[in-house]
Order: sequence, then structure tokens, then C-alpha cells
Amino acid sequence: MNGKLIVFEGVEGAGKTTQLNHLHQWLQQDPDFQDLQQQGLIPEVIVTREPGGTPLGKALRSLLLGQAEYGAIADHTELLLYAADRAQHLAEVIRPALAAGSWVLCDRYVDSTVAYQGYGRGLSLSLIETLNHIATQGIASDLTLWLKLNADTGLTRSRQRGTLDRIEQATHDFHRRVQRGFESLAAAHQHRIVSINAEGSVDAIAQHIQTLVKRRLKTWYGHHLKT
Ligand code: Z5A
Repeated sequence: MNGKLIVFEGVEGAGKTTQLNHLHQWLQQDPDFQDLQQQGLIPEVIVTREPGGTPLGKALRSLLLGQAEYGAIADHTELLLYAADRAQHLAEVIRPALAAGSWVLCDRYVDSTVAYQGYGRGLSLSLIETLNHIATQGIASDLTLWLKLNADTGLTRSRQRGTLDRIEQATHDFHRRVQRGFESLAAAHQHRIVSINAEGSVDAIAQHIQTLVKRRLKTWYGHHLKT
């Protein structure tokens, strides 16, 4: 694939959406990135998320995160719905964008399933790996920014924002297990997953991410850059 897939991960309220939007805006002003776009090497920057990055995915998202309209969702049902959302997202959005050379900035991806359904719900990690592989057809992120924030702090931030969705309402223990999942993933995939301290100010975190991405730009496209 010619394009790049950059994923934001972390517990609720870690600041993923905030930082993804900051990075998107910064790319539109960065001279190196602009230069690559003008050369036609990066046609577009796509901003998307899981669940809900396609029209079908939006319907799945409202089933997954909506209130208990259909009663409790069994753990394996939940896992399969996230896998279905991802398979559609890959086919309709991510794979075509990467094939065209575009960048995809994605709010959550496969590591969320490992952390939430694997560590959080206790489902089989090897089953999750198989489903992730089927859904992604082996497309891994080029860079995953794990916004590392204490799970309780993240939940407090989400609570201040208003009503909680179905998963946000899970127990604190569940969210701490999810956090342990992200910690294990980051330790196991140190090249792909970069840990970002998400306790600081929005601006300080954004600057840290820009420095990292700037460095990756040089690694990925160095011979095309003027500077
Ligand atoms: N899920 C799953 O279980 N399995 C899967 O495979 C996938 C997902 C793909 C997605 O919901 C849910 O699906 C999620 C996991 C599960 N669980 N839940 N709930 P979502 O996309 O709606 O929720 P989220 O990903 O957790 O997003 P969020 O709660 O909106 O968090 P965020 O994007 O990380 O944070 P934010 O929106 O940027 O910021 C949250 C608040 O904090 C907001 O008021 C900000 O202004 C504030 N904020 C942000 N940064 C800071 C800093 N640095 N300091 C202080 N305050 C800040």
C-alpha cells in the first residue's frame, strides 16, 4: 500500500478525537506535507473512525453504543459486530484510500478490540487476532499513537461531557483491564505503537505528536522532500 494509516488509541476521554483533529489541521499547514501533496504523492487525508466509518458502520455503531433498546448484547455478538464494522470500513474506505497513496487518520482500530473485547471482556486473544486478520486482510497501521491516560481520569473527562454510552457505563475494573490491554500491546509492538503521555495540555500533546509525525515523514518520504 502506498498510503499511510495513522491510528489514535486509548481509553475513553484520552483525547483521541481532539488530537486527531489537531494533527489533521497541522498537516494542512506543514510545508513538507504540503510539498508531498503538491507532488501528487499524497492525494488526500481521510479522517475516519471505528466503529462508524461507513454508512453500514454508522448503523452498527448505534447498535453497539446505543442504549439498551435490544436488551443486553452478548460478548461474542459485540466482538462480531466490531469485526463486521471493520471489514466494511477496510473494504469501503481504508484499503482504497491507502491504495491511492492517501493518508488515513483513524480514531481506533484493531488494538481497541484486543483491549476492550480481549482484556476488558476476557474473550480469546487468538480468536480476536483471527477476526482482526479477516477484517483487515492484514493491513496494519503504519503508526499507532496510544494516548496514555489513567483510565479513571479519562472516565471523569467523559462524564463531564454528558451522557455515557453503553461501554462507558461499564465498571472501573473493566476500564482498568482495558488500560492493561493497551499497556501489553504497546510493550509487544514497540515499533508500531508509540506511547504519548496524555495527562498534559492539549497543546503540549499536539506538539509531541507533530514532532513524531514530522520524523516519520522524513523516514517515509525523505528522498521526495526538499528540506
Ligand atoms: N470499541 C470497542 O469496544 N472495540 C473496538 O474494536 C472498537 C471500539 C473499535 C467507541 O466510542 C467505543 O467503542 C469505545 C471503545 C469501543 N468505548 N467507549 N465508550 P467512541 O468513539 O464514542 O468513544 P471514545 O473513542 O472512547 O471517544 P471519547 O470518549 O470521545 O474519547 P476521546 O476521543 O479519546 O477524547 P476527546 O473526545 O478528544 O476528549 C474527551 C474530553 O476530554 C473532551 O471534553 C475534551 O475537550 C477533553 N480533553 C481532551 N484532551 C484533553 C486534555 N489534554 N486535557 C484535558 N481535557 C482534555
